[in-house]
Amino acid sequence: LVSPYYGLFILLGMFRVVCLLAVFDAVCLLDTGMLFPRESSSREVKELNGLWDFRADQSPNRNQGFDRAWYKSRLAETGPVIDMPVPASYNDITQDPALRDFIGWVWYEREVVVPARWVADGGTRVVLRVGSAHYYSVVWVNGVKVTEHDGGHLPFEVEIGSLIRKDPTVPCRITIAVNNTLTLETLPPGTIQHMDDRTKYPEGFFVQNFNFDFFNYAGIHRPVLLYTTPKAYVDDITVVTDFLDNTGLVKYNVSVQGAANATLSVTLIDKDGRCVATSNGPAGVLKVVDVKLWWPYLMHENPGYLYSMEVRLTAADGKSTFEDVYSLPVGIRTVSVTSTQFLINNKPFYFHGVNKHEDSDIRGKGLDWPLIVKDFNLMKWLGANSFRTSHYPYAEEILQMCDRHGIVVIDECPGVGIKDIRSFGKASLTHHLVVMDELVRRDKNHPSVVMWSVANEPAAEMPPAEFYFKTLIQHTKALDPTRPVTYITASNYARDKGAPYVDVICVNSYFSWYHDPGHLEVIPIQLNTQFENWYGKYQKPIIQSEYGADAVPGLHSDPPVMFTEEYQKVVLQSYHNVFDQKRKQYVIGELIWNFADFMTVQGILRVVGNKKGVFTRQRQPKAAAFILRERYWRLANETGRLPPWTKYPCSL
Ligand code: GCB
Repeated sequence: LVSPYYGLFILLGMFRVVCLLAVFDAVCLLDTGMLFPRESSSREVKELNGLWDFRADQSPNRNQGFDRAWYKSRLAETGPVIDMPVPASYNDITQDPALRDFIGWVWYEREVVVPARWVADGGTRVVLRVGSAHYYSVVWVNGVKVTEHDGGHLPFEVEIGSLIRKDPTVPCRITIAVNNTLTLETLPPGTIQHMDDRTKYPEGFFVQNFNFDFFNYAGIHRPVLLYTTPKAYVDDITVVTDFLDNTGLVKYNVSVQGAANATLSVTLIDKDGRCVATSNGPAGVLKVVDVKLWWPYLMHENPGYLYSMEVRLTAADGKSTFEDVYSLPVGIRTVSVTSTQFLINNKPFYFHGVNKHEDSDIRGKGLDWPLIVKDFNLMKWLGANSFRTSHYPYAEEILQMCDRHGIVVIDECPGVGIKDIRSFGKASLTHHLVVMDELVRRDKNHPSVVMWSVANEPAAEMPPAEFYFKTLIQHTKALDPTRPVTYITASNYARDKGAPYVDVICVNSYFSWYHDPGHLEVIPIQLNTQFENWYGKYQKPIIQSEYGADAVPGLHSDPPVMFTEEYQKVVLQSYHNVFDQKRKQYVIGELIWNFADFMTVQGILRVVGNKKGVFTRQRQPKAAAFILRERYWRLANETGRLPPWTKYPCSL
């Protein structure tokens, strides 16, 4: 039955989209899209993964590469090079501690054979794209600088067609210089400290300081590729989804580049290949009868349902006609927040999930498919329905997996370790706003992404934090009015300056670990007080966004002592008892710190990295993993709608 208000609803829906896009235009500082590179009948992709030539600039000021213009000729001609895999962090690839701990510029280079047709056809754009490089990158093609990018964890790209067409006989030489130095104004921030006391430190000694607890892996972390589009092309797509009864609504907006007048047709195709809705023009609403909604894993028997939205552009420039085709996966779902609940498709959703890191042996933060698939299998084994991308945006490939498997994501920007008052200044805020623009631009169409996190544990009690977070959160909401925005706090509830602006309170706490170490008996009281204080002051739903304890696998003790598997187990169980009382009220989720052990800087608090994983770094379960598994499947069975064969323990 179609509601009598249907027409009005559609009008309101269109109004919402128009508003959304108007606001988007007004606030976003970026003027082009960043669609994931996909092959189609009009687009080709050529991956440049594999071995690149590599050299770290070990000169005292790390500037020799620029002084001597290493980009002008083959890197092997200006000094020694080694093989470096891409994507991967470079830190753990060799036996050299100087490379593991290197700070400064490193140089990557590779020659590429570009298909002759790409070069010959002036109507083809050839785009060079870097999935992410940490932290600051400069890119040259055949010695000509083509782009630079500030920030790791997010993609950047540049059109290089005209350059490679200049002399089709020379091979296309791509040089990428990457600098991992963190300053007060980068995200995450850091400082360089020079030690000049020659009685203590060697000549030229300096260190990189920062306030975060993971190894500052660096290099080209995600795929580098070339892809083509026609000269007139689909530059960006924004979808916002909704539903009314059993009709799904996909409001879309397409932006075009390279043609003043283009014709656009849009088709929505279901999983069986059937066309379920069509539209024309750069903006519109697709109506899907008998919609199959996108549901989280363990909330529905058919989670992660995706349609495919095919956008077809035709344009002509007098001489030629261009056709571009781009297919975007679309999940139809809604997200909203009340003072006590998080709703997906108007049903209460409880986050029982994990915090992760992009981190593994040898690869560091390099994208690795076997690791990604293993981690998804482990999350599903645990019964986890969600994770937070602590403490930076993860690869788009991971978000695509989340979309398909129904794993819900809190998408975090790299605003981790903002502790120095100088990092609340104008330059830092301006950069942080741009990073949010880039993050929302990249991830806005992922149904799995249900909330933005603008920072982790900033010094939120410092006076400038109020203006900083108010601006940042309002900016993010203006970019994307459809998702709640938060940041992760560990500060005192009464002095936290940003909390009034967030939609959901996310709190990290480590009772009986960093506070009252060894005293498990404090957990029930302190956790209860924590929740009551935050809810009492703000009346917003709360996620326990981190909790946990280090456990060195194989260390045992009963009664439990810190660092044993037993201690980790009891910490978890003590937290869970309180969660079970509070989730009846306003606690809407629990995310363990951490899914797996991960590498950190060396220090007296870390034994070869952070050991708070419920899995080891090699992804083997500790005792705590089984505790979590029992719990998550029990929670899923209480709150979700599962087919009988997936019910724990029957699936074992
Ligand atoms: C935290 C941080 C996280 C650390 C964790 C710990 O509060 O957000 O990055 O790794 O505590 O284990 O200390």
